[in-house]
Amino acid sequence: IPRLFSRHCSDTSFPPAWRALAERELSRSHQPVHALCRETEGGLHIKPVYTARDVPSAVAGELPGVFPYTRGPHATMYTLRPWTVRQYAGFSTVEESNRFYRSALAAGQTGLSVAFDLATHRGYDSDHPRVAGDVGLAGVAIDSVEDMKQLFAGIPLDTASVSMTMNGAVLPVLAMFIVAAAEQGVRPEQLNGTIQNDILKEYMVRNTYIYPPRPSLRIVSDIMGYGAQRLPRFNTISVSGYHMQEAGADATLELGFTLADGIEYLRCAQQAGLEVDQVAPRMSFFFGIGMPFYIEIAKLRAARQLWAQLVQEQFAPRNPRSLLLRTHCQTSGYSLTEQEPLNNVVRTTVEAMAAILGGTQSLHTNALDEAIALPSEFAARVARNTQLILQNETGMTWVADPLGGSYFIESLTAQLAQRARALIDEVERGGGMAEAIAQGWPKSRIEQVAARRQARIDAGEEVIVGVNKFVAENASSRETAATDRNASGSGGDVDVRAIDAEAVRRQQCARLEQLRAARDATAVRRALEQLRTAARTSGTNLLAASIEAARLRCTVGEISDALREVFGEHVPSGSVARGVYRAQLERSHTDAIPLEHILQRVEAFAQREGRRPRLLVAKVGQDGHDRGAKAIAAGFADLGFDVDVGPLFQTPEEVVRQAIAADVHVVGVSSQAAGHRTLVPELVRLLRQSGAHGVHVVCGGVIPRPDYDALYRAGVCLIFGPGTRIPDAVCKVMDVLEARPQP
Ligand code: DCA
Repeated sequence: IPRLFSRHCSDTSFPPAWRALAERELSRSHQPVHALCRETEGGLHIKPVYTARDVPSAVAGELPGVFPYTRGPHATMYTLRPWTVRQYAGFSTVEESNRFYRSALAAGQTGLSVAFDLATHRGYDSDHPRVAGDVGLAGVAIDSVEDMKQLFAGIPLDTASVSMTMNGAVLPVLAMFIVAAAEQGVRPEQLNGTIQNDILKEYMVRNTYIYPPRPSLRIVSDIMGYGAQRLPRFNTISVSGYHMQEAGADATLELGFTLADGIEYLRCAQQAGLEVDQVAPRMSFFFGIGMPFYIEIAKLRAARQLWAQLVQEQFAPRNPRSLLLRTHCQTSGYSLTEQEPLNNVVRTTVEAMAAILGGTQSLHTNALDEAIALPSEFAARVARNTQLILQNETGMTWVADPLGGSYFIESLTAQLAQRARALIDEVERGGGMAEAIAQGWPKSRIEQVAARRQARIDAGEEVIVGVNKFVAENASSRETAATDRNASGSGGDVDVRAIDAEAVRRQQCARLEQLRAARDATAVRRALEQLRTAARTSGTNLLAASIEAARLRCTVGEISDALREVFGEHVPSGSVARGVYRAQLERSHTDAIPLEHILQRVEAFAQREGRRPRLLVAKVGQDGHDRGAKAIAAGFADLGFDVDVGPLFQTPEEVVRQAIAADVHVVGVSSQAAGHRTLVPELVRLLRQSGAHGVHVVCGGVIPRPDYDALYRAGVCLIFGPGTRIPDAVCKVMDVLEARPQP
């Protein structure tokens, strides 16, 4: 990933004896020693050799379990207790997910991590018309405490450690978890686990918010407040950088923005009257681990060091536990490829090793088929076994912080800490992370890095094996057209998990009907009214009020709607990083992309038609993953298209209205969460019904090969799988546009 660079290596950077030897070795290729120095995309400088002189002097005395905890939050680390094997999973119905959890625990998994479907994330019941294409797909559908009880049937909640990724509908979901446990006979005080409850990064990158920032931050501090009183073993927040990395952030941005988010939450808790020692010991973190092996190890070490220093400086806690950064890690979904999916096992293993050498407390390893579809049973097993092998066969648990004292790792840790600290200082000078997010600059900085990286990958400067280099001979073209539908990519060789979304939705709707018929309607109305009153006034804890509503069988949608009535909904502003993609392509001077030719082609179209080709990039359903959509928008705009970016969470009707109003030539639907199966055919049908016969529909994202035929039959004209180069996609779209009858 790093590229060659020389400016930051001076003559004094190397010991003279080594330098002399290196110069001799380099003499044949006539290169200076500086040519071996690198600067990463994120601005980290890396030399070809390190010595004791590169290591900050303070490092010598550092110990695991001792301030500033660079070497680990515990003295003994994995020698006493290995990291938790915690696979993020959930799909379809609660019965299916429950069966999956129990078999995973029996097969060696040590913690649970629940993936909820997008309808639940956004606070809609399964029978809401807006979520017709989302129920049970990217996670499990939960509508009420009855579902939650079934999800954990046979899993004792006083011992199982359960993490729940929930941010938007965090109140009803956590409330239902607490009530389900109570009905199992488990008191809140006995619960151990984690709720993500990190809303700030939702506004920045992940997009499963519901309410505007101010009331959302109140929800966060109400949960921390309730936790301080009643949930002593439960981590009430998991401050997450993972999604920033997935959206394109480099290590410095991920580290800096995540810790700045953490500081903002501590400040919120303080403003709500909580002491730092009441909340900080139960804050946890979550980082993404990608392919730059050493950088990811150093990132975790730097994170612990910086967090301890920042909390010490800003909050002066009395309890040393408040200074500990404890983290979960997940290997990078973005690093996985549709092409040659077995390569993904190797990628995930390397990433898992970086997380372990960095000292993570808990780990998820991705399944090999995740760039293609939801993980199959087989792929989930391989992913879990990857960790079990590392934990049981390699000796990686024998020593606390085995890389402590490595000249290079220590120097890199210091460099990352310094750069992230500068970023955090910048955030703090501007008034903190909530203010920075309101201004939008962290998001746009991440988007710019993502657009630059996309250009480097498209130009072949950053190598991805099997995608832009060493491509398998039998691999089909990455993008296929309706006329070329028999081409089967190597991704097609993997069995994928298919979910009958219609059946899941029918089951959930029937359950909701039953629930509503059986419950005390007056008590439900009263509980929802009390929730609204609590939302209007400060001082009443919203989680406590939600627990009462959940106990009385109010649903996720009803609790969320009650709060929507008071708080309103967050309306995001769309942005596209224009200019960055093309500038990076031009800098790459690559022959692999006929940039001039493409620009001329688009220009010729504009001359002929009297206007540029116009593309609406649309997201349908509750899928908020928008890195792909943003990359396409930035790339197409830079290659000459007029690009409109539709809002997130659209229904097919809303997309069609926007497409017609903007008179676009093409609607490009980006799908990462399987909603395409129902929503895209509906979109094409509505377009045709509205008489917009000339508007072409193309799709991209995580679309399993078996879905291609149905989409083509429905009228989609092009499908772009993961790894498609944007210039190739532009050319394919131009082929379609140029084949139309001339005006
Ligand atoms: N020496 C002493 N105590 C240890 C040691 C050790 N070497 N290793 C672990 N422990 C203790 C911990 O202190 C903890 O006890 P405590 O809760 O009383 O402090 C217990 O063993 C469990 O270990 P921990 O490292 O906290 O691991 P987890 O329970 O798996 O928690 C954490 C990890 C990151 C804190 C949590 O927030 C989490 O699981 N997050 C997951 C988030 C997630 O799944 N997100 C999905 C995307």
